[in-house]
Amino acid sequence: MAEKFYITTPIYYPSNKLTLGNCYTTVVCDAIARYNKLLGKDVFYLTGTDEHGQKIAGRAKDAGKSEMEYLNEIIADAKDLWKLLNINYDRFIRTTDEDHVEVAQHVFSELYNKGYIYKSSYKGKYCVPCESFWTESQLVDGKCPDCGRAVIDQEEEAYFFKLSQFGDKLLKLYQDNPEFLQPQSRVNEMVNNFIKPGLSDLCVSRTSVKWGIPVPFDPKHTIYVWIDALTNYLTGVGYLRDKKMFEKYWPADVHIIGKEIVRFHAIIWPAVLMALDIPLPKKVFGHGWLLFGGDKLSKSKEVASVECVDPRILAPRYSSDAVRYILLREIPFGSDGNYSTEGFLTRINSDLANNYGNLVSRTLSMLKKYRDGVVPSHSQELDVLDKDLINIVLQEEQNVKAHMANLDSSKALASIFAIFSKANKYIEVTEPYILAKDPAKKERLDTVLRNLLEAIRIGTVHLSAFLPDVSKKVLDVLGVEAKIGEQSFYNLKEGKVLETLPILFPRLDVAKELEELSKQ
Ligand code: ME8
Repeated sequence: MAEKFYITTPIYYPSNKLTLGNCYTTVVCDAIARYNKLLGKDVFYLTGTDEHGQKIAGRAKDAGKSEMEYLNEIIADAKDLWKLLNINYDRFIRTTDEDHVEVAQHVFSELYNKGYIYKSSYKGKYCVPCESFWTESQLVDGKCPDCGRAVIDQEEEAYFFKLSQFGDKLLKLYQDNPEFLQPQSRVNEMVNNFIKPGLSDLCVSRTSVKWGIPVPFDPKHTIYVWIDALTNYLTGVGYLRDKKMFEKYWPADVHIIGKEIVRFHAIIWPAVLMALDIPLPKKVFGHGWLLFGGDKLSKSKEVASVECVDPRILAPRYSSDAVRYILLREIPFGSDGNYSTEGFLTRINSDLANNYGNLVSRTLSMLKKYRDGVVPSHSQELDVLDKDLINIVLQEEQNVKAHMANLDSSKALASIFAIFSKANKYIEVTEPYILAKDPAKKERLDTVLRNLLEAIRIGTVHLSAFLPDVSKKVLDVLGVEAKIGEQSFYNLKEGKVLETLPILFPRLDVAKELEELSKQ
């Protein structure tokens, strides 16, 4: 039976249309999910939306709509966006889904029945947009430490989860499982900022928030939005409703999230699961932010007008692969990375048009011109240039696998593109256009063309997890299935006739594009 792989994105707040920042995590998870499929695993990829809370209710009211009317419009846009970006999720979960409401209520009742939840009253500083209570000492200059906005005093009857009992267990978890929370710097943050100073019990219900899931045994309370949200990861794979499915996919192999919500995933979530005796996810990965001129993109922030950050404009204009590429490549995984439209357009030219696109067109047109498109045989005697190419291709292929085992799509893509760069250089040093003029070099030309096709094949099979559209075109021409199997350099079917392809990525006039985008 195939090994399973369960991966999740955060479920996003549909408080506004999703941003390029949300696309970042979703595209990264999609590439990791697709890559694991290429490796033959049985993958489940969950994404969705986090639909309860005061902020959403407020947004719906401002728009003169019911909550569901308001949400349905944003969710339709989100699903269109995922289609546009070729996101191959297995389920789009909404926290308003019936099965999820059941799970959130069940979890709350179980925690209460097991003595982990008690009733008391809460008084604190509350950040309305973040839906977070903070202690005085956590505030930064009197403001919310997450978003920097003003907080208000709030007191209400509430249920509390005994988070304070879990400090030692969490420390032990991080110590015994260095894989659990990554990158390692996030562990230090959790330990120093939250666990060592002492965890407080967590307020897990609200009477002031009406738009939420009612506490089943005390319905004037709604379940705190983070308890509601985190449990989506259980609902998504059939908890309570499909035992077989749940047993197959749970625990999650990885929750991929932005660094600002590591606290919820690496402290609250494992504590809740420990209290419920449910196995913990294998890994939580807190990635960095896509920055825009040094600032985090967010749904509530407008971006300087000369820049275009709307994937709904960029993808139709430059291809969804190009948008996926910039997100997957430009940001070192785990760190922050700057996005600029100019950087995006320049990358399209240098990597997609000049490197990959050019390699594929040159090779296929030489094959057509010199061999009528027929895949040639290769000589058994390889020269030093051939061996060098083959070594690099096979070595980089191993590097791609290793980087993807570390979830690092940026380094994996760098290795894939190193294959294509090497193949381009191989054309320059072997000079097939000169070989073609000399009938005595027929066999040598065959070998060169064949080696180029094999390098393209190997690179493109891996690329298909990242840039599925263009890879499919190329693999279809080569007649190859996207599958990562045993290593072998010579794998194409000899004698097969290959068609040429239209230009894969046209070269862009960056200045002209920037000007046109600024008018959008
Ligand atoms: O936090 N760079 O939802 P949210 C990188 N509902 N990633 C970014 C980003 C940026 N500039 N902007 C957003 C929530 N993201 C909760 C989650 S999970 C049980 C509940 C991504 O809509 C990143 O993954 O604010 C971040 O953690 C997430 O979007 C925040 O989405």
